[in-house]
Amino acid sequence: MSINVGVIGTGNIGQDHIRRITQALSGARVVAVTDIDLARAQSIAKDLGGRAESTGQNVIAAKDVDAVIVTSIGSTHEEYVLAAIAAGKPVFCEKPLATTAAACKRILDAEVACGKRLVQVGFMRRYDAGYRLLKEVVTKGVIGAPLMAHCAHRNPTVGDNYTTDMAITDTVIHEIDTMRWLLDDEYVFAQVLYPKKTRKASKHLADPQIVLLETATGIRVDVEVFVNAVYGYDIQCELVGETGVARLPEPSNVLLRSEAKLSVEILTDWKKRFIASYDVELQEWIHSVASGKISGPSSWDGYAAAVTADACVEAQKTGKIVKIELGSRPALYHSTVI
Ligand code: NAD
Ligand code: ISE
Repeated sequence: MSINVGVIGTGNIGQDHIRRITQALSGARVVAVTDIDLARAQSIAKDLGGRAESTGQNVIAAKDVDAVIVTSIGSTHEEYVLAAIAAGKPVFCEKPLATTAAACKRILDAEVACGKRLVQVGFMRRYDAGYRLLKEVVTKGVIGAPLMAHCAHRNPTVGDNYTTDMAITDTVIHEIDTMRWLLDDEYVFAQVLYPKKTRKASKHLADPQIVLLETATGIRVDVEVFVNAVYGYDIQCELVGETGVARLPEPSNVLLRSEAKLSVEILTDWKKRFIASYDVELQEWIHSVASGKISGPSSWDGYAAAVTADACVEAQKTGKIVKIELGSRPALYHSTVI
């Protein structure tokens, strides 16, 4: 059985997901797309042999659309995810689930009221082979109980519209989710420190930043987020446990001996760094839609990340250590597999 997918938002990652569904994955096809920039959606629909709908609501309501992918900008996610839940259709929503914890809570409540998991959030690092190896090391107790985690999220550069809070809501949100999943623990405190600012950052952007998180069991997670790092797209993660240290593997690449240098190329594009993870993530989502059992990162995970992100943004603004409180996890989310 092939799943008919509708895609809302045909920008950067929307186009990338459409390409992978049509060219790399099996079990689904894209039948309808939309974008606020309708001309862009129409040109993509033409290439696909699908159709462009004039609004996201039309995509969700369309009879031939079985499941929805939301890849529009973050501030529009809530409206589309809520509409998909109301229509009873599975929805894969790119991160962030919504831009505030309150909006994520509304999604959570709607899904709980519907009594069935329909939402998956695009936290693709949970599908990355390297992070999965790290998770195995932790779960098997190879390095003993984890005590600390040191992470870095470096982008070569960002656009002028990138603001200081986006370092949290757009970028560190990945580490917030991944470390919570990896350590199987919830955060209780957040703090943000500002090192010396790079001259490469725009006037309105504080860059780099250091985000400090503490979990309920006392594990300390530090994340360096540096979005004008120039030299490449570089994701680092090191876990320090009671009996050993485990590090995220580097992406595999040729070790080059040339021109009197021994070197390995560093990637510059996030799409290439996690290309395999996006493939696995969406392929598993397609299978889960077909089987009627959504099991990937849930609305609860999106909500937990948003509560933590809100605390980090408050910490950015106040310079204080901010408490993080999630409340209780509804029974619907007790069995998330991934
Ligand atoms: P983008 O700006 O390239 O694309 C967003 C698209 O949404 C644009 O084409 C825009 O016209 C469209 N849009 C805006 N408002 C809309 C509306 N109301 N209805 C329909 N379409 C609308 O951005 P992007 O980089 O593709 O990011 C899109 C989303 O994906 C963001 O939430 C972002 O955080 C997320 N993202 C996730 C990853 C990841 O690694 N998982 C990577 C990149 C982006
Ligand atoms: C982007 O939106 C992503 O989600 C990428 O994975 C991340 O690395 C980048 O910093 C974000 O801007």
